[in-house]
Amino acid sequence: MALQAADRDFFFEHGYIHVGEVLTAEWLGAIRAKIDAIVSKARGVSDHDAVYDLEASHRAEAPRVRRIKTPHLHFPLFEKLVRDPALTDPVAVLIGEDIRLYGGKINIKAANFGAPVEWHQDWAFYPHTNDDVLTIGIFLDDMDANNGPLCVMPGSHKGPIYDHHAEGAFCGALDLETAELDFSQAVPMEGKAGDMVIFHSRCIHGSTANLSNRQRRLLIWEMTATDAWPLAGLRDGYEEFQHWVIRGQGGLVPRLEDVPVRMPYPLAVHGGSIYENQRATNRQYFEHLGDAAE
Ligand SMILES: O=C(O)CCC(=O)C(=O)O
Repeated sequence: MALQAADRDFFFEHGYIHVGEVLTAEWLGAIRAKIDAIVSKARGVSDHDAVYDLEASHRAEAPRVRRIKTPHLHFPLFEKLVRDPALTDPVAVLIGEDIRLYGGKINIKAANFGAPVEWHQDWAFYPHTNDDVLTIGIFLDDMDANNGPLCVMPGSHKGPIYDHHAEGAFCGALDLETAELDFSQAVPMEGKAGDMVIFHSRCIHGSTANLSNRQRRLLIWEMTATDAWPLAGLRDGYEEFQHWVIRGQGGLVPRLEDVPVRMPYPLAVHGGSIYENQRATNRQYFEHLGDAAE
């Protein structure tokens, strides 16, 4: 569904936009089948690795996968998907024709316990030379108020970058004590499987545990304008950086904008994923249900 000028205005005013019916039934079926296959292989896996991030209550004989990491690096289906114009057309309306993939993941909130994600700004994890940096969430299940929807704080992309540190190290969760935010203003991103939400990387967001008896899977892509360069450097080198230009052209001239930046250093005490990073915060907003195995 093509984004119109009014949608673009809405996005820049509120920091997010809902785009309906982005995935075809064929895509949705193929992605779900692939996820089922990946998750079934977590049986026998005893610790987090390059593919799996696991719930605290995961056991090799009773798998509980919390996230599939960087699916585009491990499974060709996801690289094909992320280059599909059905996904990048709306993004191009917001940040232009030259688009790079910065990262990706699939968050799986299992029925009755799937883990919450504490309030944070993605920009705090990977500040760039300009803030044409977006997060795209593709609904792989219907998402509603009951199954741990992603919630965003409207307009927060225009505000400061908050402190995401605890005990002197990055922890990936906004410091609730100093932030003074009214989270009753947060808007749940509700919609149907196959829909997509785009939000600005500076937009504050988070989500509750999944209290329902329905799983909630969200495929997340981090996309930037190709002239936005990560301030912490190129994680995987220049060739890889260029490989992930998924639309248009890359270049060697970063665009520098006057954007608020706070670097994510010293590195998080618990590395590997946002769930692990956030273990270091002693100020949790959401109830964490999944820590006990059944
Ligand atoms: O899956 C969610 O609800 C939150 C996703 C998110 O913010 C993240 O993984 O960084």
